[in-house]
Amino acid sequence: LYHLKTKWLGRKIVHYHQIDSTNKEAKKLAASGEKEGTIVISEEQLAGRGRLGRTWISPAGTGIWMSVILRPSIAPTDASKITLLAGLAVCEGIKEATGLPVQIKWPNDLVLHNKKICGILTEMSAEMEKINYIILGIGINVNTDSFPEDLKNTATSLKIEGEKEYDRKEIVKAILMYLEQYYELYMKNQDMEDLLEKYKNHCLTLGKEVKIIHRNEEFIGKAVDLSKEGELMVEKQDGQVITVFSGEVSVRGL
Ligand code: BT5
Repeated sequence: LYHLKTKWLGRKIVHYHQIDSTNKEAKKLAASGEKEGTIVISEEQLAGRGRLGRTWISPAGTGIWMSVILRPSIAPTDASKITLLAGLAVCEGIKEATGLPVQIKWPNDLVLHNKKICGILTEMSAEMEKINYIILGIGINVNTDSFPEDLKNTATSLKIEGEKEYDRKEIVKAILMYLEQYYELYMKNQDMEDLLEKYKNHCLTLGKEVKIIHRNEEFIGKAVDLSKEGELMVEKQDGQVITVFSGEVSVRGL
């Protein structure tokens, strides 16, 4: 169906016409022993989820709503790196398939002309310092024509920006190629050095003024670099550089 060129990723794809959330379904499968690389895709999600209990709108036939089951042998504390490398793989995959200038907003939103086209939701199950599974949920607005009023200024689709329809299968195929390759590279090296260099090339956040909300305190600083763990390094106005972990803060371009 997809004519995939991957070795193991997406070799089994479970398709739905309609489902509550592909992440929820992938979690169920993973919990009952489904192997690494299996993917759940749905044409529509009735209860698509974002982070922190937020909603991800997932209208029928317009986007890529998919979840990947991974079982990396890394420490649970390194799981955020899987999210980073996924953001990179999805960014490069979309760029290759469409030619559009997609960028990564740290840690893992993809934007096109400064509006969000893709979000990633990583959910993990771990026990005794070992990861049982990671569900990598990827939502991409592909052929969406319009968004609800409250999202109009912040959300967009490949079709709106590229002014044409795109083949979702071609995009999935390109993403899976990059994702398999980068995942294997990280597993082999057990470090992110090479991948972070690539990531930085696509990252819109670096060099920008950012607003950080950290433990109810708000401050403005400049995103100067990524640490070798992938955290954002922010130079505060007093010159002090602090390291921001994903999930701990929210970062907004000013
Ligand atoms: C995310 O959350 O960006 C992660 C989204 C992950 C969705 C995928 S789809 C397949 C898999 N199955 C699921 O159930 N989920 C995953 P977050 O950063 O919290 O962003 C959510 C916020 O983005 C919402 O509160 C809205 O403001 C906005 N939003 C909702 N739907 C959107 C859309 N389709 N496009 C752009 N922005 C959207």
